[in-house]
Amino acid sequence: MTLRKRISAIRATRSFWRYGSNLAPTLEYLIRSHKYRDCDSAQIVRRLNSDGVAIARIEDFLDYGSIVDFYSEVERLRVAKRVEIEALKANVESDLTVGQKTFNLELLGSEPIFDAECVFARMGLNEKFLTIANGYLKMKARLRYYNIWYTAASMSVLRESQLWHFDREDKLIVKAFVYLDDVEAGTGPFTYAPGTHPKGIHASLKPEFMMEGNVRRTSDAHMEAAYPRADWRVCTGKKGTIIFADTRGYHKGGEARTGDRLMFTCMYTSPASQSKDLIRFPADFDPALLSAEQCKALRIPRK
Ligand SMILES: O=C(O)CCC(=O)C(=O)O
Repeated sequence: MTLRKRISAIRATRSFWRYGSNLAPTLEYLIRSHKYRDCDSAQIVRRLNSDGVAIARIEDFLDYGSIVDFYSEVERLRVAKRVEIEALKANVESDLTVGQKTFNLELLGSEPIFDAECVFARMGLNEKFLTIANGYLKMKARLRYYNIWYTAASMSVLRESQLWHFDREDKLIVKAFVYLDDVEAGTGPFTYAPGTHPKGIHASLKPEFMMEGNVRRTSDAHMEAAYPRADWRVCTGKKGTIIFADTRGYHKGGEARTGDRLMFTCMYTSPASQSKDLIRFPADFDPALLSAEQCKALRIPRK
């Protein structure tokens, strides 16, 4: 068998496996939940389908009391983690190790222990977030992680997610980013090339790249040569801005130069994706604290 035929056979097997494994969540979605209960979610899914990126506000997802709780928990965490944040800021110009995002600190740790009462877990399992992820993936999506990222400002050479790239965890991915402070041009806005996601009109865009480990990274200059800078979606925004994006499309973020950035983030993929689950469940975890939809998003059986 020629190399090309062998690669095609591997791809066909992988596709077959993926669609086969995602059959049940797809049927469940098609049969039960393809109707949107609110027009905001439908509009966001439409934007994701066409552009690969959509912008919303926290007020569209949480009531006033929940927003107050959410932000006060953010402030509590910012204070509780001040020693680690200071250490991050002290080392950010000197530790340039590639592969560890040394400009970024995950305030919930690399694998948060799930707590159904925690506002951050509840945000990842927000009913409208799940509706959007399901609607875009056209199946019952799986929540893979949620966290709070603190990105320290630096003048270091750009690397990792600060350069253009696309994620490879799945064929389609939904990530949400919630800004927890105002984000300006100098504080590392998430930036996207609309239409470069697999459903988009620029899906076949192939800008020049360099290899960073085994990941393709593209500089601004090379991106601009392939895709007009005027069309880049630089997502600056006030505290409470929410960005949904299919990160299979070209994106970058966290180029914080003039100030630090704090944001909530979470990721949804198809259940069949081999992406790691970065959520740990305590031994005494009680699924009855969650709705059936939330249990599905975590792939845990409801008692
Ligand atoms: O920090 C950012 O804004 C970029 C994040 C990113 O590249 C990703 O989550 O895939």
